[in-house]
Amino acid sequence: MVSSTALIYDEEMMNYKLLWDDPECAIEVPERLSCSYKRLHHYELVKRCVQLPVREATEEEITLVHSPDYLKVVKSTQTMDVEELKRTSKNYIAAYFHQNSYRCAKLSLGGTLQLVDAVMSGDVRNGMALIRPPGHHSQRSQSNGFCVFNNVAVAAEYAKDKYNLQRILIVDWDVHHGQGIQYIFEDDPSVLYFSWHRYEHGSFWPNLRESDYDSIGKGKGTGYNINLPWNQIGMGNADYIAAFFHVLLPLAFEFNPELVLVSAGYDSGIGDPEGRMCATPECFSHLTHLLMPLAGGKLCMILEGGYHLRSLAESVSMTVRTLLGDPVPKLSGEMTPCYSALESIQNARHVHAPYWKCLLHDETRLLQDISTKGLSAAAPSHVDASIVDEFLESHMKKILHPTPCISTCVVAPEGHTHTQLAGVQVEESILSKEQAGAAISVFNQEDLNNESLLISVGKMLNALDKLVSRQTKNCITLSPNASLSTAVAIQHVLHLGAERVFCVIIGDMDTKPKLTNDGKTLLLTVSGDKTPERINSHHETFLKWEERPGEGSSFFYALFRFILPLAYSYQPDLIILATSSNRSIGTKDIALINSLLQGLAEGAFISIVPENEVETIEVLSNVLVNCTSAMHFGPYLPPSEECMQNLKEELAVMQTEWRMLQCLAN
Ligand code: X5A
Ligand code: ZN
Repeated sequence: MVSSTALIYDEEMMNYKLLWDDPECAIEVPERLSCSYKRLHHYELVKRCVQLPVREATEEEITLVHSPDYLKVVKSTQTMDVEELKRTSKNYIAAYFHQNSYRCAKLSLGGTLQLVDAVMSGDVRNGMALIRPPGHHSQRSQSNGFCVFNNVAVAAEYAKDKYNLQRILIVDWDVHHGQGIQYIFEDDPSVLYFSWHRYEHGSFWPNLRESDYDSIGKGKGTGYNINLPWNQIGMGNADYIAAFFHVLLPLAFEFNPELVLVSAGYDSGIGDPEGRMCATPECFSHLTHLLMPLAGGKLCMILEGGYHLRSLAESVSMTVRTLLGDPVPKLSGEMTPCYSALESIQNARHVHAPYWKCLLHDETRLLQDISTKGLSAAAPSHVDASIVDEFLESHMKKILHPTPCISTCVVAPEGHTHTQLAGVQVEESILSKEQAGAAISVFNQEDLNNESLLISVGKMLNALDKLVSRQTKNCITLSPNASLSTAVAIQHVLHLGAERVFCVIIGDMDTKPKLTNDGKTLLLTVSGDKTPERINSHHETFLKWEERPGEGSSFFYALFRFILPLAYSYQPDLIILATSSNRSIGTKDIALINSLLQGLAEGAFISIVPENEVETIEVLSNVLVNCTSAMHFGPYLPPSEECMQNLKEELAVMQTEWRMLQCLAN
């Protein structure tokens, strides 16, 4: 499996700028590209990417989306003088032309297509195109909002034609509504378009009625256009992640795309003068990471907006770092979405419920009287742009830590050969057998004579030391007794000073782990068996889940509705994922939960697997080493009534404490 990341960049796209006075367009400057590239260089990310040359898009490619007449107009701007350029620009909204606009727009689109080709051909896993002019506002016969050609829309048409794709997902996280993309694919069910955008009940640019949540597509494309309007400024990390969990991701996984294109605008980040939102750069790592399991990892990031140069550059860097598979920094801030965000989420879910099976499980209702600005509970306050440079300087130092030199520490029986992957280190040394014995004896006495277990636990204790001290990014233990190893592991990491340990047990375990009552552990058991008596605590929860016979899966529903919001609310500093042989979910599901949980605790993660489970071991080590594995999920198979009922009961109890679980405002 290829794991490389492409980067598309060419200085030539800096060779155009605004030639007259126009405050609206003045923010779209050439430095947006050079600052981003410099910052990537600073983080030593450029040399880790496969650099691809740009090329000019052909007329044939441009007219996949745009009219020949509009192409003629853009072409004609090459030879215009400033007055003519200005006059032509005024024919459009928030647009400007320069003599080099046509050349740069061809490179911008051509660069995007180069990225799509590299990803689709399998030369690289994923990638990012640093380009300008941006594209998502541009329409069939119109320039709009600094955009000339609609790079992402043409890329989708191009990919459909050239690679015969049936399903493409476009995620538009730019702070503006990509109305151009919406218009182009409105009636097309092969392109699922998601956009969140500053809206403020229509008072924010481009002030369109059709940017609201109730524009869901037309004709055959009904249900394939998802708008999530933000009615307040100041939306932050928790709001964005909640939007992904409760709106985008369940629909995206049910859609099951073959390619994901991101209209990656960073004007939705902190400090941006246009967006006035609060998301910090590492939020874009999380958004990226959450998209990586889709389409077997075929993920193309295409730059759109982003006007605070430092914020843009940091957020671009976090995106590329994550594409490369580096640990995802912990998400900062309070993990509680604001009231206004929940209103928008609730309404988007409601209008889409008739078209998506996974939304039908929950009761959804429309919030008719959506709160207007002054009335609602306050959204997190906006951070002033002038202090953002300073803030980011110290913030990035705080959240970024050196990547451990060992990727994955493996604890395996002698002679084990399943995990010979780059970056893997097999644990050789055993903490003394006395210490291993002491750790085991907390749980039982019989196993003290089990030589292979003593060795395995001894090695695991050593590996856990490395994990807690971040000498290794993560760890996999192949155990002769997964149940006992899990109980010992929990005990040991608490002893080593872990503050919040998220323990996920898949299947049934004989040995009960000893949990503390001080909030330092949160235990989730996923099993097909009957629900045990609920212990009145927000730190222990049980999910009944069963894979149903047939091609397809439903586990992602449980992940986005319950497991991940729980985990993001808890903000663990370490994760233990234990798999028993007696379990009710498939290997693919285990791989998925494993890779999505990598987004937490900076990837500090230990996976404990029965030593004879060759397939699980292979899949899990692949996920741990390469960050995600290429997975294909097949169609959505709804879970049983009984599982849904159980999930609802757990939700009712847990969501009072763990706020990311909430997806209704009222
Ligand atoms: C690509 C992009 C914004 C245009 C704003 C005009 N365009 N007020 O972010
Ligand atoms: Zn924008």
